[in-house]
Amino acid sequence: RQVVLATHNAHKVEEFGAIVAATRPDLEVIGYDGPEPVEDGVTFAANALIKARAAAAHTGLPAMADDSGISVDVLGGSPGVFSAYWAGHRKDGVANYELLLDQLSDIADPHRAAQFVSTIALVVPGGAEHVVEGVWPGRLATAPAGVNGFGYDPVFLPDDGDGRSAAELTPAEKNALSHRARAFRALVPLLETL
Ligand code: ITT
Repeated sequence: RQVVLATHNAHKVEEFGAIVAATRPDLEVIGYDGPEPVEDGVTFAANALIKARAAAAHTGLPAMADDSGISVDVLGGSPGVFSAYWAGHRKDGVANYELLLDQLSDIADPHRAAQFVSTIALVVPGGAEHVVEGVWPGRLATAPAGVNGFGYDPVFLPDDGDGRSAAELTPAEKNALSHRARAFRALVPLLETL
């Protein structure tokens, strides 16, 4: 069974591929290089649906899309849906997390709680629409560490980890714990109907 993954982010494609292969090896996840819709939703769910609907309409296949980001408690949930371009209009991961560290420079450790959120929409052409969410709780480091992963991984210390940042985990370790893996786990029963 083929499912389109509606993302232009190569890191997401890689993580999703590994997560799906571990749980639903029968599913063939195919990439999407069609038109990129304007992501003007104010929630992760709205943006995930915008992306999945566009891909389902363009390909005629079931499509899933991830909208994700990091939410910092002391910033009222920001960067949130603006995570990809927090430091400006370029999708520059390093500038984004450097700005975030600057913004939290006066905040001491017990108040640096943050969470990664992944919201996945699944849209079947002419059929059902589903939205699931996965949350990965943790806190912001005071300095970046690690080279794996992408985006804010170097500055995120998962609560269920051993002190390493998300960018210091191996891909397999991250894919067992991450917000994206948690969201996908919630999606598995819904994929049964495909
Ligand atoms: P698509 O819309 O094409 O899927 P995108 O990168 O624009 O790709 P989003 O709009 O969902 O995706 O933005 C997500 C941003 O949140 C991403 O660019 C990272 O900065 C951050 N992010 C999401 N998941 C992350 C993860 O697992 N590790 C680190 N940062 C992450």
